[in-house]
Formats: sequence, C-alpha cells, structure tokens
Amino acid sequence: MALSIAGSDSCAGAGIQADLKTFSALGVYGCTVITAITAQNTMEVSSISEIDVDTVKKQIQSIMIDITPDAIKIGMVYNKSVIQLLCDLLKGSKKPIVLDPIFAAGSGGKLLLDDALDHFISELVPISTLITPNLMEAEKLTGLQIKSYSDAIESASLIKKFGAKNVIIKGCRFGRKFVTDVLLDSKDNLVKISNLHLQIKEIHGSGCTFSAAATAFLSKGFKMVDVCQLANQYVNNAIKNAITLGKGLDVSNPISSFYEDANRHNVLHSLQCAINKIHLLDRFGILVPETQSNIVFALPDARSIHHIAGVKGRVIKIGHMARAASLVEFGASIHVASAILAYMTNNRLIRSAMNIKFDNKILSICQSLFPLSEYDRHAEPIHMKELEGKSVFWGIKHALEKNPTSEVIYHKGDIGKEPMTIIFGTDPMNVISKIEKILKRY
Ligand code: PXL
Repeated sequence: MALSIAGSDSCAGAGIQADLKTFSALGVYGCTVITAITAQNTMEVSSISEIDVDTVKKQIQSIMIDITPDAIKIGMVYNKSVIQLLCDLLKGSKKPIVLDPIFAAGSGGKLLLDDALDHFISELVPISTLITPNLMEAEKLTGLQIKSYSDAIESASLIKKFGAKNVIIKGCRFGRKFVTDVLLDSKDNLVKISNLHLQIKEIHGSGCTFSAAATAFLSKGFKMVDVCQLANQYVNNAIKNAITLGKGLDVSNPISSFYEDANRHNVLHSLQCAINKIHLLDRFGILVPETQSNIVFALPDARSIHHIAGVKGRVIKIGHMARAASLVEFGASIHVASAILAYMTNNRLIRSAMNIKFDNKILSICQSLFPLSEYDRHAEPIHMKELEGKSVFWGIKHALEKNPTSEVIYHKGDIGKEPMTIIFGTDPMNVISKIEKILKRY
C-alpha cells in the first residue's frame, strides 16, 4: 500500500488523481491525504483552497493508526503549517518517503507559497528518501544555475547536503538529442538515465506520474536505481500516450497501459474464439481461396499492421474443413490487415475482416445478403502495385468511396492475382456469422 499526501487537481491530470491512477495501474493500493483543493483546467489554476492543518492531521492519523503504508509520497504542500505537520508526523518514518518539490503548475499557478520555500528545505527535504525535482525545481531549491552535467551533479550534491538521501534531477537537456535524469544515490553513485528527446510540449501531470511511479516501485521493494529506471520508463509511456483534454496542456496518461493490455487480451481472445468456431464449421474449407484465408481483428486505435492480430501462417484448407495454421499474433497478416486498416480510416467500429474466395455464386449470394462494393485492380495506380499491402489499402478505400457502408468488398483479380472477397464486421464473431450465412447458401 502506498500513501499520497498531495493536492487535488480538478482536471485530474496531476496531483492526487494522477497519483491514484499511477498506483492503481502499477498494482499498488493507494490511500490519500488531501492538502489543498485546486480549481484548474488544462489552461490555468483559477483557485486554491487550503485544507486546514487539523484536517490534514486527522487524515494522516486515521491512516497511520490502522494501515502501514509501504511507501509515502509528498506532493503539493502549499504552506508552512502543512510542512511543519508533515515533518512532525513523518520524521523517523521507517518507510521510504518520496518528496516531489511542487512549486508551480505547468500552466503557471503557484503551488507553494513563497514564504514556505525555506521551511520546505529545512523541514521536508531532510525526511525524504528520494527527492524528484526537475531542472527548474532543482535550480530553485539550490539557487544554482544548471547548464551542464557538472552543474546538475553539484546541485544534486547540495540537495543531499540539505538532507535528502537520494536525489534525481529530471529532464536535463544539455545537448540536442537526449533528455537525461541524473540520479545521485545515497552512496554518491551517479546514474544517468537517458532517452531520445521527443517531447516538444510540457505535459501536465508528468512530474506527479514519475514520483508516484517511484513511490509504487519503492513500496514493492525495488532498489533505488531500478526504481528510478522503472519510473522513467513508466512516465515516458504516460507522456507518449498523453491526452489532449482541453485547450491548454496535454495531460499525462498513466493508465494507458491498462487499456492497451486489456484491449490486446480481448483482441487475441475474440480472434481465438472465432477460430475455434471456424474449426467446427463443416464445409468452411470450400470458401478458402488458393492463397488461403486470414481473419484479423484490430485494436481500437490501430495505426499499423502491428496493431492488428491475425493467424500466423493463415487459415488453410484441409479437405473441406478449414484450420488455423498456427497461433494468433499481432502483425501476422499483411493483406487482410491492410484491408481493415483502410476500412478503419472510414469507420473505426469495423475492426475485423476475413478474405474468402471469389466466384460468381459467392457474388450473387453476397449481393442478396449484404451491402457490397468492388474495386478493379486494373484501375490501380502503378506505384501502388509494387508495395506489399498497398494495393489492398488503395482498393478498399476506392470501394468505400462508391459505397461507404459495404460489408463485403471484392475484386475480380489481375494477371497473377487471384480474385478475392473480403467480409467485414465489428468483431471476428460478427464476420464469421456473415460467412456462415454465405456458406449455408453456397
Ligand atoms: O504537476 C504538479 C501538480 C501537483 N499537484 C497539483 C497540481 C499540479 C499541477 O498543476 O495541480 C494539485
């Protein structure tokens, strides 16, 4: 269990809300003590209501008499009296304390009163196991300018002299290419954690996400270097998946991994269920073309074939039955995956497809059952033909221009290209039920 002592952020990108999301996504139960309530959106902090110190005290005591946190994070503290209280109650804590020095919001609002900075340094820094300033916060804490790695190390050493056991200065960027977090640990080992510098804009809540992740990893008992490395990876992913929520800063997304893992699991599972069904369907093999079939299912936000699961080695004809040649995997299909990618540029609800053979009988059955369209491979621009998968992409887009609600799209082939029918649906079972209808009449 981890405890976050922090401010509330009404737009939920930072503060206590970011901490709880991060703890939860990392499988750590989170408790909270609220020190202040900010009214803010992605553009500005419009007001701050301090929670009176007695109420903060009662929250901490309630937790502490009953539950022992494995790690504690301190975020926004705002004023001297909360700082003093935290120092009094947490001094001598046997559990690691992560101190995130929060002075201002990315959008500009002040989150620590000016007259509280000295107190912050003299009372809170000494009780911290790990302090996590970014470059500007480190400059503010030390009064030193940081323009090089040796400046960063000097600052980190000074912060250690103030009493912090481990210091990580985040976001040091002295060259063009890399952004580096500089950790000076309790034994004065220096560790640099570097990533390519990709992020152009500031992301609201990324600092909170980092310190909350570090708290979660400390609560699980990881050692300090690993804690910092893991938290760095974690926040990078939250930044890569940042959400454009309002008109101001994008917000950190610490739970993107939740959705991604759940979606990947659902996609593979649904595809496997559909394949089990195919295995049971008598005569399915008679619909499989010479080049074999594949059935695919795309992640909701698929942007490349790597986000689309299919059958490795395709679905092959064995007698009059059909069988998956091997396992379901992301990136296993090029052609049918390209077809669904093309379809999803028109309609993101249609995420599954399967190719079956083309003949006049299948065509007339499909005409009687489904909205359909076709494309002519002879009409395809020559440069498309040379690229694997591009042909299909072009063809599906072209067919959808003629009929945007097509559930079936076919082409009649070209020299060396087998004619083909592709059945589209919301999910693999939906596609199979359409193919079952075709099969019954075939
Ligand atoms: O990201 C720092 C931060 C921490 N805590 C609260 C905040 C912010 C930034 O806006 O609002 C409550």
